[in-house]
Amino acid sequence: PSQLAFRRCLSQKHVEILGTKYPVDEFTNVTPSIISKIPLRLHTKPSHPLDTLRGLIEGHFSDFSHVSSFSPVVSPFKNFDELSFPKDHPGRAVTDSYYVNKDMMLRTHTSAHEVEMFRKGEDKWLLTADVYRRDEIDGSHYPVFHQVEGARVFDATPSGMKEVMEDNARLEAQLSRTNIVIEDVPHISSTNPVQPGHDPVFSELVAKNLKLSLNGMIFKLFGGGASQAPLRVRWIEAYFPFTSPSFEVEVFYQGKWLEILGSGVVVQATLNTAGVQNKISWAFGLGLERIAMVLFSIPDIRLFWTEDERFHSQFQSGKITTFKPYSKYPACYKDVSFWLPTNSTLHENDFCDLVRDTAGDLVEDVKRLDHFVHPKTQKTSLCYRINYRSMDRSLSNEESNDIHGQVVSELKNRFDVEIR
Ligand code: FA5
Ligand code: MG
Repeated sequence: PSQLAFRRCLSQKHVEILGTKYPVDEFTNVTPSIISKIPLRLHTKPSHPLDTLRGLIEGHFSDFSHVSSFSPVVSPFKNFDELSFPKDHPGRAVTDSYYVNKDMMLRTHTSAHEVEMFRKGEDKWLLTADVYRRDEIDGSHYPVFHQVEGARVFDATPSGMKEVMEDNARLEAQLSRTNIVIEDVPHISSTNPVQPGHDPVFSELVAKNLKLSLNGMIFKLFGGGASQAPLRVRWIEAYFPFTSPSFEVEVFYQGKWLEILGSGVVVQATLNTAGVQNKISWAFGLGLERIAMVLFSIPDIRLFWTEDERFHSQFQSGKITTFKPYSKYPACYKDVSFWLPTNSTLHENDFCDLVRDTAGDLVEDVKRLDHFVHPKTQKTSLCYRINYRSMDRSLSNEESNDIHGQVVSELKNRFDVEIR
């Protein structure tokens, strides 16, 4: 059915998203499988783990306003330009982002709404939304995921800074009673500079407020179990076009450093665009799936999308419970090798989208096994291994052969490859 839908949407002049029709053009790369996910809004589905986690975060930032109702269809201007992304930023490419057409795209991050949130004039806000990125396929990557964006705005005046200092002291006192080990980086350094026009003292205080606020949230979320080893959190320098200084946070969990969020002191141009004057702000954007997988022990990111009662019956609204996997069904590996037509620009994300669009959530992961260019003909050969595995049932060999056959024929149809 998804193949039919794809052909229909190619031959149609419009794609329909949330009741609005958009004309298609040579930029259009949203697939039916992606479009079908847009109305689901898992972050507001009662007793879904992502909804519970959103609620816990909103509960922690209890005096922040929160919204989760913005449409995912935004202009590239809003997603990128308004946030000071350079014209040649790789995220803009059709290989990395989903375009509805040349004028509209699916937001790649919740930061796309920063300007309109700041424009409302609120000093403390949270925004939760589904975001879309073209990406690889495996247990921790899905082309749709969810982010919470948060920001706090202060008066950029001595009295505003006094307020920050008082708040910092309050937040520090709360944290000093907790079982958490934080590796910090300087608030400002030569590689993570204060932005032009900012008083370094103000910028430091605001960066410190950001860190203390998020450390408090992290402890609230991860520090639940008593008498455990201390929770390790590490702040690292980062780069975003719309914050300076910028930071990422990683949490040490089950033997690995897990990146959970990006953040920083908001670039003044963003506030200026929003008509906010004489203020200074911090902002963060965190990934709900990454945190939920850890908190609820959810082993595969596809599970958030399942309709299986054996998944949903294990979660109750507002509660963190440990997921007990129902039996893991056997994996079924199938390879496909092919020659690309000369001058073809098949990107790995094009291949992954084709597989998702044809086989849906029956694909667990896709790996490239081989890539070479024939020395004489200069033709490129690729080989991919697709792992078919349902989360809900055992796939028969017949069924996986059948799906794989469809993937292969779509590959021939859409990209004109020569199967080896
Ligand atoms: C951003 O999206 C920035 N907009 C965050 C930000 C907001 C920075 C405000 C400064 C100020 P990044 O691409 O690193 O940054 O994504 C943020 C978080 O989203 C990541 O830390 C991760 O938790 C989550 N995330 C990113 N990509 C994926 C993915 N493919 N699957 C699941 N979660 C993801
Ligand atoms: Mg990141």
